[in-house]
Amino acid sequence: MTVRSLHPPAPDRKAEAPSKGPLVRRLPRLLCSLLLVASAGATATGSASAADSEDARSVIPLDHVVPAPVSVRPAGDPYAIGSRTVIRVPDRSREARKAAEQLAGLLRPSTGLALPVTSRGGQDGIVLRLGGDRELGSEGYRLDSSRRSVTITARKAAGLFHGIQTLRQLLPASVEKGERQPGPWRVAGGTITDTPRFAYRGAMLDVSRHFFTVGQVKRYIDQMALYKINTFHLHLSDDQGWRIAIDSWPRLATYGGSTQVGGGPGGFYTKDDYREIVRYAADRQVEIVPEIDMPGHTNAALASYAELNCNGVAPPLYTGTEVGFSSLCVPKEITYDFVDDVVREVAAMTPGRYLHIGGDEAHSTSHEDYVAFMDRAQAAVAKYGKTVVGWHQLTGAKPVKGAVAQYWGTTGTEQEVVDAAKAGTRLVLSPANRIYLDMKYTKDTPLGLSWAGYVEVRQSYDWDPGAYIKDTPSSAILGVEAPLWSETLSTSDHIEFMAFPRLAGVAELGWSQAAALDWDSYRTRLAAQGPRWSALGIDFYRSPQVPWPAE
Ligand code: TNX
Repeated sequence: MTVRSLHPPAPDRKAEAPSKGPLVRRLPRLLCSLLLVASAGATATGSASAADSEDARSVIPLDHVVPAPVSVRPAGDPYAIGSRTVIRVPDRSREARKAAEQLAGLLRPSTGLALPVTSRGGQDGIVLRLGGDRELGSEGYRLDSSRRSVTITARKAAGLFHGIQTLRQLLPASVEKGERQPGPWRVAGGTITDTPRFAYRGAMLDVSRHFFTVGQVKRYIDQMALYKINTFHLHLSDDQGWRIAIDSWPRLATYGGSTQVGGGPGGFYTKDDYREIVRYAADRQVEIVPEIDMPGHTNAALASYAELNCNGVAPPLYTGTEVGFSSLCVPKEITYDFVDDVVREVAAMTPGRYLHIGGDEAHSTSHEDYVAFMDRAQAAVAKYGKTVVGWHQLTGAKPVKGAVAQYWGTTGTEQEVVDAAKAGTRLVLSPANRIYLDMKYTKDTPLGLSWAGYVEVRQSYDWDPGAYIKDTPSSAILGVEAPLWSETLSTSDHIEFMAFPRLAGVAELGWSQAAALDWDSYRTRLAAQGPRWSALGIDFYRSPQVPWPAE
């Protein structure tokens, strides 16, 4: 499929005009722009040219970022990144230096500036500082911008990284390009103080239905990290393919990974590949959650080892898209040898806290067997020191203490889920009719599925994760995650067309305060991301609900 064919017919231009929201909603932005113009005027010296004030006006307002920050105070002059700018980091922090090098690596190609990273003292330039208020927590940051410097302060490297992502969005979209651009590179003056609402802000990629290479996975990690997503869930096994090398059961990958939906060659990650993904993600403050889906969705494993089947006969590999037909053999003891080995090996190469054991759509497993199986699978995860995550069907079994259930329903009313949350099971929300990124945007979307309905950008954004599950306080919600199932997707262009713009909205739902979630404000800020995505080579869906600027 060519990239161009991803686009439905061009929308009616008139339909794209931004709706005139109530003035009250638009006031903060209006005020902010006025302040910027006023401050530019107030500081203009006699020699300032009209072009200077034009530039000052064109600076991106501090509140024009996604996800919306907690607090924004525009003030004073912009900072101009120029030939004398250095990037300063604290003396002894390797992590801060790494963040500084990442920032330099981003800015140098497009600005053409040297931007040396230094730990010599000094207060000018771009300054990364470790410290600041306790309230910043482990991921928060403060960004102070003035004529002399842009300072990002955070208590941890994750906060510095997130602050740098905000700084990126305050610079013109062309900063994302790989070759030298004209600039100017100005950052509006003022202060942003920012912390996340939820600890878990995730994206998931199904690498089983179609295999994606390490390079494709890294590209997606880069894209999510730009929006402060901090968790990447890899759906590593399903009926159509087993994608991770397991030394004690080698045929899982070599045979079980040898095809995919439609019958392509498939593929799998060696242990080194997987460690490389983990490391790449960690450098971007993203934690990997590996999923081995059990006891259903296991045809690839059952095809690889006859002894895992109750009848001792291996089924053929599967390249279709039906679900619910496969099950591990619950009464056989060898099943638990398999589970123990797989969980042990996957846990050993995963530094993150979580291990996802699936548990969805086990339609070929009796309820009694399902409960018995999930008991033992959860015990294996605990044995190897990880926290269990399961799809929310786990709440119909016996979730262990500390377990996390991933909700993928469409109503938020399932009693088992509500009861489990009350009993202490934490929830990650992935409602399919909101943030399943594989759902078509409209009936004309050439990729994706529609079993949970069409999910346009507003439908995806316009809900509050804290108030979504019936009778459940927001304290039970660990966060949100956007799954991307790949029955119909096989290239990076496909991933990006389905993820963007919706993934940015999921990031905002996870990061920004409930009071900041506002469609009219969001769609304007989202529109500004379009040129950034173009600069990054991301082929996104130009939803007619969003007032994209001409590029
Ligand atoms: C449901 S969500 C599934 C997946 C499919 C997806 C397609 C879940 C836990 N199971 O097996 O790929 O729908 O949208």
